[in-house]
Amino acid sequence: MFDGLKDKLSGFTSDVEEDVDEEAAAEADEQAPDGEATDSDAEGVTDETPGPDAPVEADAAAPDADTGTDVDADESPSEEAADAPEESEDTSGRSLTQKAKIMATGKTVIDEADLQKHLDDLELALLSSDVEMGVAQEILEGVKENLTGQTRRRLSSTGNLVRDALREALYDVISVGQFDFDERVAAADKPVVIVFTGVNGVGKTTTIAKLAQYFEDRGLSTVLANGDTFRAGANEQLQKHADNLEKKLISHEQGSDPTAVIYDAVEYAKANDVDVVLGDTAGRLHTNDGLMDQLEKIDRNIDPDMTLFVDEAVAGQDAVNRAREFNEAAAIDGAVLTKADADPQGGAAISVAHVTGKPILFLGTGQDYDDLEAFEPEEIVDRLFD
Ligand SMILES: Nc1nc2c(ncn2[C@@H]2O[C@H](COP(=O)(O)OP(=O)(O)O)[C@@H](O)[C@H]2O)c(=O)[nH]1
Ligand SMILES: [Mg+2]
Repeated sequence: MFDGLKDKLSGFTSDVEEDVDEEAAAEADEQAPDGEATDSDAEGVTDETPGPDAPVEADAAAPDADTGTDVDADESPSEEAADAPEESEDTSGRSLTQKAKIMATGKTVIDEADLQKHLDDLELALLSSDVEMGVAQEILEGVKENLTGQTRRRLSSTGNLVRDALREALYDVISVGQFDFDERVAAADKPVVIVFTGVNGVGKTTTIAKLAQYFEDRGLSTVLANGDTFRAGANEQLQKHADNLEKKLISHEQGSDPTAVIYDAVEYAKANDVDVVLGDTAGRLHTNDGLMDQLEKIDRNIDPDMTLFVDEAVAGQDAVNRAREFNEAAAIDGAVLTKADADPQGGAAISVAHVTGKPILFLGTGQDYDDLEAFEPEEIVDRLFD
């Protein structure tokens, strides 16, 4: 999943990390021009006072050492100096300890002009992966701030400074508006009513069937309501899922009022102690005035607990634009991205939450009932870097 984007992100990380290493090396040489001599001197030092060059390292590594109150004070600096290079040398020949020290001084890790060159590349990579333009900007700002600004974090223990900067920036845009779906359902008065909207063919009906299974697995009963009274064959399609899953379906004839269907399903749920009503609706564009009026009527009369926008991850920019438009027209509470199994670029998964302010709650990952994954921002970010 998201393989193209994954490669591009890893390209950015390694390109910048090379530059960071060079910068770090230059900084280190500036700070301690006798660096080489320092190391060899230090190796020879055991019991005697450190040579004139050594304190540069020793002081930074163990600032408490020169208080002189500790008996070990004379020994510890020399040990540090002698051990460091063997312990954790990276490809640039700088030990992590040395890099940590350079970074802890608050000096620039990477020159802003150099970074800008890489950020331009990253911007292209994000845009070509269907990341929305404003979201790409936000990610670039985040990376820049994490690497050069006042808030720049100290070198992480893993040494993956650039990677962490990018991870954090991605996490910030992906995790917008996240809430715990299960908790919200558990806390709501029963029956919980969830209505699904989106354009045709993106997987609304399939997602409803998957969620019936999802709730069943969590001990919650469901009733399905076919509010897609527009398309011929919609009742039959949902009835088939209901039969497979042994769920009750409430439906009216084609052309009738979807609000009435969902209302009947809510009444059925109340009478039969059913926990969740899953209301399907016809595929529509946000510009289909008549159909959008139907949604508004459902909203007014039923006041669903959640309205979830469904779209396909493979639709990329189109899905992002539709999410924005639906949210403006019909205030969604969250989104489901389907067909994540069909090798999407990843742009929609990264952009939808930031663009709408509403979280992606689930990913559809196939055509079977259990091909539904809770959307965990941290996991998605992990996947982009694994
Ligand atoms: N590969 C894949 N196909 C899906 C997924 N979700 C739905 N589909 C397929 O997409 C097609 C349209 O789904 P449907 O639920 O009828 O879309 P609707 O018009 O929005 O209700 C069907 O063939 C589904 O099997 C998914 O997560 N992965
Ligand atoms: Mg449908």
